[in-house]
Amino acid sequence: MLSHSYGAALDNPNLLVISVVGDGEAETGPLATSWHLNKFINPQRDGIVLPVLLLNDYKINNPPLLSRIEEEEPLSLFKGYSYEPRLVATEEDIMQAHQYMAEAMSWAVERMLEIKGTAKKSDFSIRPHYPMVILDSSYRKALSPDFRRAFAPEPTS
Ligand SMILES: Cc1ncc(C[n+]2csc(CCOP(=O)(O)OP(=O)(O)O)c2C)c(N)n1
Repeated sequence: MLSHSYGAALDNPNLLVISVVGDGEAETGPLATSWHLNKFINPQRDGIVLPVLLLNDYKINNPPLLSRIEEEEPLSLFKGYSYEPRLVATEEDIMQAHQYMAEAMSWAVERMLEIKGTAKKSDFSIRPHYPMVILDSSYRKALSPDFRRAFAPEPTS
């Protein structure tokens, strides 16, 4: 999914591709390597991809890792992949979640326009860190330690 999105953006400077990636899909080898494609995007010649990573805590019948690690870990991971991630965590109030998501999408579009604007005016010498949104709908903050332990690997003695 993400590699197709980057493929669509290449040589298409006015295109914005919003690529929604599931936490299960994110664990597959091809997707896991595709995060690095942001390094091949030239903000003068290419369009921009906005990845939206959906942490819904489901992947067929297993819990996905990205939904299970501590909140700051996915943020550090995607910073390391040269993104500027913004986390939207949905609480029980779904209307509030819509509001946070709308704000995050507006922020991301503004950041992308800024990056495009700067690239037009200057030499393309600094590799930009493009925005991405991580939408956490897993309610994991409400999960008890016992519930988390139930999914932890069995200790080997
Ligand atoms: C390239 C590739 N590898 C593996 C699979 C097998 N597969 C089917 S669904 C799925 C996980 C889907 O989980 P997620 O993306 O979180 O979607 P959700 O179940 O939350 O809708 C995987 C790994 C696939 N379809 N394609």
